[in-house]
Amino acid sequence: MEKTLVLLKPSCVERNLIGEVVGRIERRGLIICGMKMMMLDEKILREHYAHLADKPFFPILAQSMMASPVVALCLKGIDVVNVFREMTGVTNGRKAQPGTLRGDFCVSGSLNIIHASDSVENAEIEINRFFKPEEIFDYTPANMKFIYEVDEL
Ligand code: IDP
Ligand code: MG
Repeated sequence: MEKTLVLLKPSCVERNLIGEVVGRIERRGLIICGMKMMMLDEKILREHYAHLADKPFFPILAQSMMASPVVALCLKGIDVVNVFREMTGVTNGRKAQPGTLRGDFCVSGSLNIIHASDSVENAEIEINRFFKPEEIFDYTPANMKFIYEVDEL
């Protein structure tokens, strides 16, 4: 089943929103198969945000991502990369639809509380960046038969 990488950014952790976000992930029916708190450093952020390294805002972004620990999550589900990107909302919190995590919990274009992988290919790279293989747990939740119909699996 597909997996995606989620980071609860310092703007989530510091604003005491971990439970709100994790609660919504659980209530939606997405499977949490990896979860840990970690402090990011410049090296991992240069890799993770390589597509933004030339942007003028990169130093501020990197600092904001090192302001406190983050919570890294690996989620599992059918089409979970897209499902969770839709739950996250667009990058700028001021433009994110109400009902999305960004649209409900932030109003910044930078301090937008969550990172979510944007493709299946990037999800695989990002899961390997933030988790060791033994930190990912491929269990099947007991309520699985009430989350997906048999013909979806
Ligand atoms: P995404 O997080 O919605 O995938 P990306 O374009 O990959 O958006 O950018 C990564 C992160 O960089 C954003 O979540 C946001 O924190 C920050 N960022 C993106 N664009 C801007 C900007 O124009 N100004 C300030 N920060 C930005
Ligand atoms: Mg992105």
